[in-house]
Amino acid sequence: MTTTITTLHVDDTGPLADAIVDTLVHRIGKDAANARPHDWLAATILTVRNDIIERWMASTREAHAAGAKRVYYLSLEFLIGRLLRDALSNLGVMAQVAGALQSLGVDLAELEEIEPDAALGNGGLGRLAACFMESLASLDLPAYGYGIRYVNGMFRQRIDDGWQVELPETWLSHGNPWEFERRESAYFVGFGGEVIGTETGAVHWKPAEAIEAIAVDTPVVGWRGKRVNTLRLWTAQAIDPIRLDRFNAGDYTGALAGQMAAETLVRVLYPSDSSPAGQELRLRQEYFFSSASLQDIVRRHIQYFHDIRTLPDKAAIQLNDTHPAVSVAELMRLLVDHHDLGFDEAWDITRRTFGYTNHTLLPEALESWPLHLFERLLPRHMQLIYAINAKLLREARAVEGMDDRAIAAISLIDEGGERRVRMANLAFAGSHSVNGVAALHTELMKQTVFADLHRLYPTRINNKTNGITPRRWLQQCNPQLTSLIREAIGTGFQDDAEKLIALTDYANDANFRERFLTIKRSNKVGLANYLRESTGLRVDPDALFDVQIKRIHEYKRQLLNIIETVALYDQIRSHPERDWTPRVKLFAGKAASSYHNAKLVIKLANDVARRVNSDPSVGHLLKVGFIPNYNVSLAEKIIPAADLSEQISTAGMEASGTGNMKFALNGALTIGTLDGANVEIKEHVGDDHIVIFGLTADEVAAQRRDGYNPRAVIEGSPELRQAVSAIASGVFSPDDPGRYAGLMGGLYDGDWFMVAADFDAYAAAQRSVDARWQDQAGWATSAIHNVAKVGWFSSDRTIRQYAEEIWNVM
Ligand code: DL6
Repeated sequence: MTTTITTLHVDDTGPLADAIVDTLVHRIGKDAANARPHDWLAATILTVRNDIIERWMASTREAHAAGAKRVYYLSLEFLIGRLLRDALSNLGVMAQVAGALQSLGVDLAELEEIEPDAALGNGGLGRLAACFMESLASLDLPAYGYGIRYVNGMFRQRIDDGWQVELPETWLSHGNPWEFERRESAYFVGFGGEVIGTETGAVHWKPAEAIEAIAVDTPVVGWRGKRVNTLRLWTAQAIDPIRLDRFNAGDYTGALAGQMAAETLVRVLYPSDSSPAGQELRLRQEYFFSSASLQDIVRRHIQYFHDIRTLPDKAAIQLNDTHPAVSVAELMRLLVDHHDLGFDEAWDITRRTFGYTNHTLLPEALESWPLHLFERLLPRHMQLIYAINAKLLREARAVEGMDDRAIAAISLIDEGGERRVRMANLAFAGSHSVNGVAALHTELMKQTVFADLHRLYPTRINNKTNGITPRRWLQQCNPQLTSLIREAIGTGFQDDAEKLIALTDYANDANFRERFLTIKRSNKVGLANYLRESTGLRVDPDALFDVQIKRIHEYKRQLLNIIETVALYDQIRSHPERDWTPRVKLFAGKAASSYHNAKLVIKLANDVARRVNSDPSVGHLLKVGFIPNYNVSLAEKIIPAADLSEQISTAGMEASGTGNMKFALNGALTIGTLDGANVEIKEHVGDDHIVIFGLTADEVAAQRRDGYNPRAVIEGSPELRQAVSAIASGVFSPDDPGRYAGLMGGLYDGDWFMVAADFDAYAAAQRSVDARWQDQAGWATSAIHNVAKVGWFSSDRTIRQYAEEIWNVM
């Protein structure tokens, strides 16, 4: 039975309820009396999916009929989170489905809560890819996302005695009703072996091993169900899943070794900052998904357009960071070796097809591969990279004033020390567009890591400031605020987030402010309940909720926040007579398993929390919480409840940040440095509605260049000195007094992230926040200004810019 739910009315949910029961019985094999919550969830998804499939097929048919150019977004990470609420909300059938389930005695909200969080990404980069996929569909652009279907996504974080423990995330344990395996879309991906010359002068790569990549598709529903695009994730299978000869000879392990190797490839998402131990596997993952995706794209192009030379007119391939950068060499291989194009023509097609987005300037995050590893795994690609490099360096030599240093910096091969293949240079050279993700970041790209490549190709670098989808990050996560906004300014903002600007008129409206604050409080009560249930921590919803949630990394400076918390704790105890603003300091985030200092920061946050929360002398004035297992679904709970958004990275180090945008859209004020997209958020919301402090990127660079003396800074700041000494001497770690001696010693000895340099400015900014909070009406005005003025940070705007300025599809 197929019921098109969009044609049903809310008060006419009988047929939909019947359809869900029908699915339950015939697809899941359970009757209503015996169904468990996961059965109802699967039955609901499968029923809703019918509607989605029809739209999906229509979208695909339309694109074919129109001969449309397609966008291909290649990303090793897609942090998509839960999909049910997203799909129902974008289809506009939330109420119908809730009503139908209610008539069956099932609560939709409870089903939403048990849907696993698809965490196929580490953080901002992967979540951006998910927002982009949703915006591409919402803007009615034919697009495919390509990535890997990891069996274990981002690890599940448990906090044991304050320490992070990593557990495998088993998001597929109940199956995944959203996905469709496409056995017919399978490709061989080779590794190793040798390159053989033929009599005709052509070359032939004979890989030593091959793995089969099989497509698994997930539909991505755009806003108002306008278009449904495809997220195509690759899974791996051995060409001989079982070697019967070995099995029959009693070698059971050997018989299954090929399948094991294939499964290993797609088993885990690599945590960023991981050790070199897994390097080979990582490079294999990158090539596996790049090769399968490129073969698929080229196959589709030939099927519909017949002529490989028109590829750049019909396909725009965006490389999400350097993880898919080997695609540049792979497309060259396909064009030269399989489609018989000459090298120069192939290079021209390649460059016109690819765009590359850079997401970090951190040297340790710029990928490069040991040459011997690359050559052993991908010998044909290595040859092509040498040939590309020769061409690139010839062009560079022709530019006046390019000296040997500049040539060495442009080269695809890093010759300093162990020779390595530079993936960022390959992506840059092989693309017609190279973009940064916020204005400041893009400028720094030109001045620092890509300075010489920028001189060679001065028009190639451009900026595309990141964005977030307002569907998930306002409408779905904050339904009460969404209703209030709708009541005030109508529904236009739901189709165009920049229309939120009309809310500015309500920022000084006492009645609106009152209702705004009531909704914020209600969201805070929800979060307080969650905190109590999940961690046992009790917090007062009338206190200021001050939140820092993101990956734990030294440059993001959770440590600055924790040290300031310790200083505040000290101040409250020393001056109990002052009119302190009650605060709840909340932290959440995961540390890469091999990142020692980041894990220590988590332990410190938990140690400080334990001490502060049990001290009756501060009572309700200060509470500290570390919320375990940060993920997309948790962010959806926390962000609508935040008053203050901590965006305090060392200036020049956070490429953009996207959490900053989500908080502002939900009416939190930002306390932040002039870093990443904070700079543009400040320009949009206005200086009066954001709290900026600290060194600028130029000042950070100058201090590092001219000699920065953190010891003198710490000695000169009584509050900082006291807090650092307390932590270093074991006040918060009586069970192991030396636990933080090294972490604090690092501040005295180098302080690369400028925690000490920014401390006094940060503490002063926090006290100015306290003062603002005392004026609740003024606070609400600023919060409303934030909501009104950050519509520009919608990923629809970002995608429109990519579409017009890079992909040429609008
Ligand atoms: O562009 C998305 C996101 C930015 O918002 C963050 O500022 C940036 O740190 C992050 N970059 C990465 C880079 N990882 N690698 N490689 O995750 O991208």
